[in-house]
Amino acid sequence: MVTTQLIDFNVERVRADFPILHQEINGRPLVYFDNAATTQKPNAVIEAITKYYRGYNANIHRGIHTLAERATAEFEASRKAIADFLGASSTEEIIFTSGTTMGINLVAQTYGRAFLKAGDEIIISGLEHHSNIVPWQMLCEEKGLVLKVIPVLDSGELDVAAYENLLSEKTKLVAVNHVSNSLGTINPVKDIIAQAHLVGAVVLIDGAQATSHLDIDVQDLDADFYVFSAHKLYGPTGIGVLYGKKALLDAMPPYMGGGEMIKEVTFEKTTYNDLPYKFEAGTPNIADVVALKAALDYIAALGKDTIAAYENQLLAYATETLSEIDGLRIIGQAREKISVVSFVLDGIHHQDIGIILDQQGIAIRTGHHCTQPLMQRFGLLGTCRASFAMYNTTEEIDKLVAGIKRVQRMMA
Ligand code: C6P
Repeated sequence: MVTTQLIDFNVERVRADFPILHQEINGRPLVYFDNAATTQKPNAVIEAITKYYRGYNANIHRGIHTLAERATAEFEASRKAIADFLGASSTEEIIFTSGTTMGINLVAQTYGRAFLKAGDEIIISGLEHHSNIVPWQMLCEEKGLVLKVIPVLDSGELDVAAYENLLSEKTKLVAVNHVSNSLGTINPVKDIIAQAHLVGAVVLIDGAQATSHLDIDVQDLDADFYVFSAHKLYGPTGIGVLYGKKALLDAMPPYMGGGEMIKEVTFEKTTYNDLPYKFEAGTPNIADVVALKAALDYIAALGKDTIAAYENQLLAYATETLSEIDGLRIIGQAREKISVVSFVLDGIHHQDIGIILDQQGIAIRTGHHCTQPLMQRFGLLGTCRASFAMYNTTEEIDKLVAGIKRVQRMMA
């Protein structure tokens, strides 16, 4: 029997804002449960992109004509909105990137190359996405650094006691995710940061899965670096943000050389631009930066707390109804989770489940979710992952439950 109580949230009104949801896939109404991979976009975001290209497409920071000034103003207004969204103290601390992956690589290749030396240690966790593993491995190989890993408990939570034992005066950098993409675990990043700071290490938080579900306050967290992608936050693909404390960004060398990141160039010497432009070489992704602000405005109008409360109820409902299916095992039962459920079915390959659900119009992600070491930790090749967003409904979760039972019947 299902006991989950649902709050009053006008999900039909929200769904009306997302045109992609209103279509049939394989003859069935689309049920989109792959939100951790990328969220769908509301009309406001789609229209912001169109409005830019139809009305004021121009290069920024360079022109003195009216279109260029308007494009520059909208671009910088978005930077201000993001600074407020993250609780940053200034827009100088907001660097536009192409996404989370680029943000992490930027820090590894600038901060890491400039300030870490042979024998220094970097700590990551067993919950990391490949994007927060490989850039550090590359750096370790290049500079003779040592990579240490915080173990994961059976619950899908980090072993914080083990983390404390890994920390030492050799630790120079800690890089962990705020939320696990594969299991939905919310990590205690404020404590992780505080512990790292006690030994003098800087901390990068991969916020890819956190920004659409949690309130973020980088100053309260005391994060040194915080990275995220717009496309997981109802915004466009190809745009992301690196937040960094001003003192650190000032001390770091630039990542790429080119236009806009300079003050003066001669063949003998180049002087670099001020923050944040020092890290933004070349013409940026103007349309998508502007559209990211539209996504933030959309979220703010609904209320982040309201969205989170609704998603938490979807999570509780899904956890309860999926748990009642014989032979289904949920992987990752952390006390603090976002609306992600990873599961396996006895005797049925995750890929078969994904294909049969797709035939019923239900989109989930299957496989290792770019977290192969985490899958190995649980002795799995992959899982099925259903990830819920503000426009999903309990009726859709009922369809998932029915769909899984159908998979079991077909594969029996
Ligand atoms: N995870 C998923 O289905 P990019 O590709 O740069 O926008 O984000 C990379 C990334 C980094 N960290 C975490 C925690 C992530 O979840 C992701 C993206 C997607 O889980 C696609 S692999």
